[in-house]
Amino acid sequence: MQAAHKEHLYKLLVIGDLGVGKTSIIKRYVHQNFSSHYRATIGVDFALKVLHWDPETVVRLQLWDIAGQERFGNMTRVYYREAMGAFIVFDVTRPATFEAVTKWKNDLDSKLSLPNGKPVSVVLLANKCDQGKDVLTNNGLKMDQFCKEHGFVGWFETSAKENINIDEASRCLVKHILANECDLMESIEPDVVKPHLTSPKIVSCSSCAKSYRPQFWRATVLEGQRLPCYFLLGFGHGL
Ligand SMILES: Nc1nc2c(ncn2[C@@H]2O[C@H](COP(=O)(O)OP(=O)(O)OP(=O)(O)O)[C@@H](O)[C@H]2O)c(=O)[nH]1
Ligand SMILES: [Mg+2]
Repeated sequence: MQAAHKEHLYKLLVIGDLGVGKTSIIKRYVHQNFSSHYRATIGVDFALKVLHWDPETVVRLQLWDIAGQERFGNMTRVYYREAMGAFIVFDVTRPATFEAVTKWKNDLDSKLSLPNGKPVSVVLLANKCDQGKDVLTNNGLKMDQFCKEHGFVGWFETSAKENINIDEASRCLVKHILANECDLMESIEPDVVKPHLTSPKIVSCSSCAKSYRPQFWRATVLEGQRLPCYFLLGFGHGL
């Protein structure tokens, strides 16, 4: 008998200050390339990543690359709608971009929540770790504490340039979203029989980074495909 096929479509936000590397992270993740040329994003840009999560599950990630210059403005409310998770990015070489992280997180939490009222899962990305100036993050315990206090499900040092930890950070976020979705289903239909889950619920990110089985993470198919705005907006976002 064929295994049941499950498909998930998640809208993910990528936010953070100007020039921290949001577009570069998405480009590395989706297109496997990097450019040192900086061209600021205007408004919002989109990309799609398809993951073969496990033999029965396909996860499609709609990545919303929001311009740093939007800085908690009015438009972010529109962009955030119906997102299931987010990455907040800062640049380890510029402390001011770390100071802005809590502002981005507060902006997000004030404008977006899950249908059960809980905040969406957010992973913090300390980008440009290839620069060797990660004074902000060389105290891992402090970063763990910061994440706990501010409601991040985890944090990763990343480099879009050297392709460090981007896949891992995304796996962490998707695992939390899948677990949240399971909670949501339980709260909506308390009497239904629990679906069989292939991935265990994750409590903290450092543990999920360690427990991944690489064979469950094959990203292919529509990878790299850029979607026109109208196509994405047609996914029931009602913008
Ligand atoms: N060394 C290094 N440079 C990076 C990395 N990621 C991004 N950059 C550089 O940082 C600059 C800004 O990167 P972008 O990805 O355009 O930044 P952004 O966050 O999308 O900026 P906005 O669209 O203005 O919000 C570019 O020159 C990139 O090449 C990284 O991991 N390491
Ligand atoms: Mg950009």
